[in-house]
Amino acid sequence: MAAISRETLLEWYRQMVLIRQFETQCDILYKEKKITGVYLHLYSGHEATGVGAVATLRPTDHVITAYRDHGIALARGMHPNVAMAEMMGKRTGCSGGKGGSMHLAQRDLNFWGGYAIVAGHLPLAAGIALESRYNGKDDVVLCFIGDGATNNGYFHEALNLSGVWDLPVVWLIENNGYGMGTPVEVASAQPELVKRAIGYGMKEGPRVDGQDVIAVYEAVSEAVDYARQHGPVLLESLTYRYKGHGVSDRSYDKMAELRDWQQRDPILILQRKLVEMFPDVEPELAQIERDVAKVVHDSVIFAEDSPVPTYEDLIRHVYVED
Ligand SMILES: Cc1ncc(C[n+]2csc(CCOP(=O)(O)OP(=O)(O)O)c2C)c(N)n1
Ligand SMILES: [Mg+2]
Repeated sequence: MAAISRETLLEWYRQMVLIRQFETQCDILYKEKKITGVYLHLYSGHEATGVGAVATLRPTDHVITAYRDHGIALARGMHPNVAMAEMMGKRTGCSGGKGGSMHLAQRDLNFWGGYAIVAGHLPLAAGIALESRYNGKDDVVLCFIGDGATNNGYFHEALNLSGVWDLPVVWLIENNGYGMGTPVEVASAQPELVKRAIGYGMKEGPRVDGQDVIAVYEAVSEAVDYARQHGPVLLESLTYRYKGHGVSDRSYDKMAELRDWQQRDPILILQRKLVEMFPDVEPELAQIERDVAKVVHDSVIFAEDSPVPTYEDLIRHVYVED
């Protein structure tokens, strides 16, 4: 694979720092009750998976995920103001304030959400891919899947159908070791989740180091190329979530484990690589962090200053309008 340019690596760094700072800010806003809802699922720790995977796509390709969706939305190019306004249930949010944290979506980015029902989005991914194949397009669907979602019936239905019809889907398992508080080995008879590809007659991709954005990019690039030309691929990114399942959950007494994973923090890994490759880069990295802090700060101001949905807004989209 051709060497990735300094400019691209810095852009990935910016996106990862943006996701981390955005999520840290959301955690604060949730505790202040400015973001409400029973859950808030943060992407902190997963940044390299979302950024590396989404970077492989063309604008015409599609992205879909579950409820841990903020980071993926930002990686796909959603404006932080629009994302933050949605978090706070404001009218200027991407879903008009009616979706909230678990339902970020933006049609012009081909970013289809944001779903709360575990694995419920997998049949939708297959459907979007069917439209692409059926209409002779070569657009690919990138579908993020939690490890816990691989034990839901939708996983079987969607992957089987994609195998039977050679649909252009990259099924990317974000294996963060847990479904809520249950470890993968306790929930899955075959904990090497990527091996399930065999059962659906599809290409088995690698188990990639999900903390290394370059490794994710390279593995998903290959999978996207294959899906575009031939059909579905299943691959797995090994990562870790820094917070509980939702921010209000206990941390399941995994502090030692958390510290181990933080030694391999995705932002730190890229930072070290950048400094090694380009010894003069440090001031640029510091500037990126300052710029991102302002962007996140501005997104909060934008969201706070935005109006809440009106009654008319609330009932719009319930029925089809002529
Ligand atoms: C069909 C369904 N069953 C159960 C739940 C409750 N639930 C929400 S998240 C979750 C765990 C999913 O874990 P995983 O797929 O590994 O994603 P992660 O939270 O680790 O990103 C469960 C069981 C749900 N939302 N939908
Ligand atoms: Mg999980």
